[in-house]
Amino acid sequence: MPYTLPPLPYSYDALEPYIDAKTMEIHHSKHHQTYVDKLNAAVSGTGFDMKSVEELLGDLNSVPENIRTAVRNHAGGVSNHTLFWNGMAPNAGGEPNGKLSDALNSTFGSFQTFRDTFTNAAVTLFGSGWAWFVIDKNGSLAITTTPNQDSPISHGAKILLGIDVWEHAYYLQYQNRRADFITAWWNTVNWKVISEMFQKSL
Ligand code: MN3
Repeated sequence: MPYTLPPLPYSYDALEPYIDAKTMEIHHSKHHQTYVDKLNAAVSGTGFDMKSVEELLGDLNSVPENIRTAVRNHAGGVSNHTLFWNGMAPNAGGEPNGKLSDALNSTFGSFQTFRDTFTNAAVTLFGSGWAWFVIDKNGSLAITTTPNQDSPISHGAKILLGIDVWEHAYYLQYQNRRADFITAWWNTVNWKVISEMFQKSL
């Protein structure tokens, strides 16, 4: 099978107390694995299994119509979760520095305004989906959301950071309190890696 589940870059309990080990284990080993399995099932034998997940998402119209929805959902699920894990780390949080800090100040006015705007987008997103911090197709820093497992890559964006606000991402620990989960999640944001991604994009 062409697509495989990438290992978490830290242990299941590494993000405690902000995200509990049981949630991380189920989310990675069950939910993320299922997107991998269903993507493999959808594309195997079609010739499209030669493409990377990002290539599939970046040109969904080239994917045959009979598997396009499955690819959109499951390639999205694979890519989104990999980005989510990589955007977090133990002993992280705080604020970015360097060029990303300058760019955030210039686009949003301050880090606090950026953070409040992102938080509001994530809290108020109706139903299941994701909030994103991206470089949009015009090259501007932007905050956006997508429903379900849709990826900003399909809209020509480069993703810097994303948060999963499906209930499975937080329900065990936070029940219906999505806002508390998001507040806690900020303590895990891996600004070091995100700043490096931003630097490379310049
Ligand atoms: Mn999820």
